[in-house]
Amino acid sequence: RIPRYHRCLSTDTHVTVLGQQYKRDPTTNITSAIIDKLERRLHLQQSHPLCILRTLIESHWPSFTHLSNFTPVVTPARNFDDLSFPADHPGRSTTDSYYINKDYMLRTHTSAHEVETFAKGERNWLLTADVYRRDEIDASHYPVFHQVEGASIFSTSPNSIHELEEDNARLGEYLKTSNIVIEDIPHITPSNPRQPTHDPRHAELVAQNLKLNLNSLLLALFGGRAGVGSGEPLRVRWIEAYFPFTTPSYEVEVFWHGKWLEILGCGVVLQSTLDRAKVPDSIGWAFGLGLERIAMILFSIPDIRLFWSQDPRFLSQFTPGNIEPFKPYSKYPPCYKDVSFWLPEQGLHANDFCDLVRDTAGDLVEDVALIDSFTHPKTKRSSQCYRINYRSMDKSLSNEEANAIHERVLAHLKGNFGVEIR
Ligand code: FA5
Ligand code: MG
Repeated sequence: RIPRYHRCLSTDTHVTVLGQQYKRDPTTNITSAIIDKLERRLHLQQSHPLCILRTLIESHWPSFTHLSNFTPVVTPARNFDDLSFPADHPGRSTTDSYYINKDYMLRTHTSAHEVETFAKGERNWLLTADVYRRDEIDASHYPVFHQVEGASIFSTSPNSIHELEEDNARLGEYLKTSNIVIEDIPHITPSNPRQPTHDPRHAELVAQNLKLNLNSLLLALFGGRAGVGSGEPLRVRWIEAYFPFTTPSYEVEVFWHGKWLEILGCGVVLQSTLDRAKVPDSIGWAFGLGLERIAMILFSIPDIRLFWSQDPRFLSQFTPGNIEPFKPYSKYPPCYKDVSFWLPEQGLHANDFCDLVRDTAGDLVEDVALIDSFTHPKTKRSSQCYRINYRSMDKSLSNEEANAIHERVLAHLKGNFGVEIR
């Protein structure tokens, strides 16, 4: 078992999360850097780019119920079991998710609220929330980010087939005006099948309705802003995907800064999700999109850490209802520090390493890259070298300051994982 980085929070036996005390246990891996983020609720701060984008997305589906007030503390049953995640799914592991203890965790996606929302009788809804994942560190990944979940369910009666046909025709017309380039794929294929209980025509129309709805959202957000920076039309592509709780499933990627950036996952809701919510005779779609990634493209925000900045030079640039490109204030010089170490016998997961760096250095860390790893031919011991880029977004970091932070990272690394620094 891989040891995890545990930091003392309020007491050794308990951890306080949003004013509530929870008993620690061997699963506990939430850090204070994460706990500090729980009260920020950026998607509800007027004039914050994430709130502006949430409002724009909500205005695209005015007839849907708009929800944004769910606590991030959920049970693993809500986050995983409700959505048919298999018992051995890697997402459940403590290397990937933040656990308060074995009974409570921070939601890793907004899908955690699908069953309870459908169970309340909502049939067309959007739900925005902060989500938490242990992940790599770079300009487009952050351990806290925001998602908008959207879902729409239709009756399985034949009438609904005609309604879907009409709605799809209407959306298709709207999309003809599109100045974005969309690479599509077939709705249903042997590798991305419909569900056995679904009528084939109905499943096809629901999948098509999902794609048309999301393409028209992208047109509403990015149309008029063709090029987003480059002068070229925005390129969007659909790809087949897999989620334990939808089939068929898709992901959407957008071409940005020379690379394909994934912005959302979606699919036709698994029948078992609706069964758990006790919704009879229905078929529908759901999606989950990453607000930060879309906001970075729309507002030309170069680094995901900026969303957490309290610097007026950042916050003062945004106005509700407006999409004006962000004007970066000067970028301070990077400060690279390498760390090489012999791995402990149990190994060391990259997410554990990144989380320790994030908890020690906070937003002063911009990027962490594994640059070398080798196994000694005789002793068979393995060694790794990570390169950490320390860079403040608000000021120039002196070499002494960077060294001091790096020393703390090294000390925590030795103290918590028992690695031997080379
Ligand atoms: C999900 O979270 C699914 N719940 C989406 C879904 C909903 C599928 C409903 C089907 C039906 P995924 O792990 O791919 O999927 O994340 C969705 C989006 O969140 C990504 O496309 C990306 O835009 C964003 N995202 C994921 N990880 C990060 C991260 N570390 N930092 C910022 N954004 C992220
Ligand atoms: Mg994904």
